[in-house]
Amino acid sequence: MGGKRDPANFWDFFDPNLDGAIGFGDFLLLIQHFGATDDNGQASINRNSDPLTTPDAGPGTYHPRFDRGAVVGPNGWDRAPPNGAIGFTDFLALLVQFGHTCAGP
Ligand SMILES: [Ca+2]
Ligand SMILES: [Ca+2]
Repeated sequence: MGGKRDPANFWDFFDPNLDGAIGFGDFLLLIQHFGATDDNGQASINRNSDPLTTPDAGPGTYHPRFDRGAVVGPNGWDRAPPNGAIGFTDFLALLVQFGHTCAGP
């Protein structure tokens, strides 16, 4: 839903629990991982790990599924790929997407 989304770009839709909608469960997951980094790309799970197939190591650990980069363009939800740190800007990225869904009409 939302004609400006790019369904081929995983990073265009911030859905940490992969259920196809952005809601409270995603916030809970993000908060559990808040503050984690990928040690400048040196951690075994880092910004280049596959966000879909890499298992989440649990609260306090880094995972690219919970991370986004800077805002790209005029829309707050339009984000660059992961920047290696899960922090406040990622929380904001989730906030502007809250309630969005990728379910069909
Ligand atoms: Ca979700
Ligand atoms: Ca980030």
